[in-house]
Amino acid sequence: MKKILSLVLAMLMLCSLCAISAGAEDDGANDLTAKCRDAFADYIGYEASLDEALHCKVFGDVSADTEGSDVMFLGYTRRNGAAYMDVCSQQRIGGYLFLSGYVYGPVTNPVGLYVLHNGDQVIPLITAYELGYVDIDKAAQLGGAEAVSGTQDYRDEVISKISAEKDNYTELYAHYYQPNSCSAYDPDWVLVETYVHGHESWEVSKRIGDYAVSNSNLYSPDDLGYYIYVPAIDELYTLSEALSSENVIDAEVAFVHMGSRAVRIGDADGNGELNVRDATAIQKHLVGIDTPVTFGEKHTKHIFDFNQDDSVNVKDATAVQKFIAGFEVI
Ligand SMILES: [Ca+2]
Ligand SMILES: [Ca+2]
Repeated sequence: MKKILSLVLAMLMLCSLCAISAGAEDDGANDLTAKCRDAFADYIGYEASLDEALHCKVFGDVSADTEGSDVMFLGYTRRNGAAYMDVCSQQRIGGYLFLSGYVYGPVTNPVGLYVLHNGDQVIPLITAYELGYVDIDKAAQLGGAEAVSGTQDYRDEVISKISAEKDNYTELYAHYYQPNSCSAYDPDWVLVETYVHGHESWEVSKRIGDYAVSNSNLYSPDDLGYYIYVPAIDELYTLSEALSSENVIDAEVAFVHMGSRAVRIGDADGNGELNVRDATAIQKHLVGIDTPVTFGEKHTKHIFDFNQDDSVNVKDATAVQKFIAGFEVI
């Protein structure tokens, strides 16, 4: 009897320990959600209102190395009482297709996925991946993304229109005008990358439209190996051509899908939005303090030289402030 009693007592103690540790885990998850919410609110400049609510769903740590902390989360704001927008939004990151159906927020991020880097910095998932912070296999598993690596639906058509030497081909993003047609693979246009690998590694960066576009270790006489293909009319455009072609609907969207490889000129902290923080980021950069999102040397110059006078200095910070205030600066 004594034995049974002590067994029951031991089990009870064990259970209470379980409860404590489960409680601690819950608290940990709640803390993390609260931390993400605070960091995300700060990142988008969110002010609480009755009309609009901020949402933050934590998926878990997706850091590429054991030292770092990169917690993936879905962040967005939404009008209270409004119906979810029936929008098919997708993003290809590292060979996976991430999907989301109801992202709404002031910062441009097609699927609303971010990481909380080292506990306090919010970075879009695609940018964090480009910077090497993220184990994309882990992120895809947690985010329910499908593997799409090796998708080459239009390879032959594209390759036939450019130099046959361009042997490296990837489809980076497919754009659908009809918001709910994601399941049928019939895109309006496809962003592709095709180039020849060089033996040496070097960085190339070019201003295209309002963006600084970069790539490395490749040979391409056009827009750094990026093209937009329109299947319906079997036409291929460079990024510059696509921006001014009426056959490419919403061509600017392509830049949003290129992560840190296409950054709005002046978006010095690389968060996808141009605001007063970028002026601060330029000032900090001038005294040697950089944000966690940093770029190659040429790319940095193209992004930071906002007034385009071929030099990065305090005038660029001022130019960003003036631009935000509505003044013409270039
Ligand atoms: Ca910014
Ligand atoms: Ca300048």
